[in-house]
Amino acid sequence: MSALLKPLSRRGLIGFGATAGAGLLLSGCDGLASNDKLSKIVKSGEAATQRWQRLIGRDGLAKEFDVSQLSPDFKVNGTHEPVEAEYQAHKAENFANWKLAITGLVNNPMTLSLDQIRRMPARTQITRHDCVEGWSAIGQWTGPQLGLLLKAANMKTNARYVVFKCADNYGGEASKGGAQSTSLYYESIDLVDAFHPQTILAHSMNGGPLSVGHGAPVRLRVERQLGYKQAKYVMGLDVVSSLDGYGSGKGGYWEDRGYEWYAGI
Ligand SMILES: Nc1nc2c(c(=O)[nH]1)N[C@H]1C(S)=C(S)[C@@H](COP(=O)(O)O)O[C@H]1N2
Ligand SMILES: [Mo]
Repeated sequence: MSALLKPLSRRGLIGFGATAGAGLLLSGCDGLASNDKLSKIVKSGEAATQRWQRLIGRDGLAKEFDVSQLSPDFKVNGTHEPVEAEYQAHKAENFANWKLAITGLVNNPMTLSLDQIRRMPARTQITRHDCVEGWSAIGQWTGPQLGLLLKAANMKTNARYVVFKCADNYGGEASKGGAQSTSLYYESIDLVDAFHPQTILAHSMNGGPLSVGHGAPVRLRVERQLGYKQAKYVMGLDVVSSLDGYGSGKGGYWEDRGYEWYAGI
């Protein structure tokens, strides 16, 4: 424990990331999640980190609910199960060899197994999911805060967005904007949302492992945004300075088909 915390307080997050790597972060030290420790980290003087801290303070929290308010039937929407061979192979092994890749504008690119993600300090939240199609459902989500992963990956100062690369080659529907071409589902958020305390990579829903329908092995929960931002089947995070490199450059599968990129609620 002290071996972990010393480099954090002495050199701040950059030193931690560069020297210790993800292994220590994932060793199950719950202390790292406490606000005390995190605020020490973000006060460490590193310019980008200070900017993130200001961003965290800017956004209010989405309303959280009580277990008694959980929806008995949370609809599965969009892709119900990716048909892609890569996903099917991981599913057949119960995601034992699946790894989340964190790439792009980071000093510590890394891959994390599902087990490592499950062992990270986690947040549990009961929130309402609002789909543009006109339905809502209340669910409980558990997983590490995205900010924790991004801090471990140690973003470069020109980072502006996090892109979520999904496993499913979603065909789309004509009812949502005309003829749809098939392409991989993806989404993106800016750093305000990425470091929002309720933005998590959920590995569990309603107290059990995330089902395939709801996005196994991990899905994004970005609670101040509409349903289509809640990327399921996340295979990788790409930290970028521009959204030009993905799809038609609008920042998401549905955004490329006319939806707003900023779907704040
Ligand atoms: N990878 C992926 N993520 C996705 C979708 C999808 O089809 N593929 N659909 C989106 C939409 S429109 C909604 S409303 C929610 C549905 O999540 P649910 O199936 O858990 O209800 O996931 C979002 N994330
Ligand atoms: Mo949706």
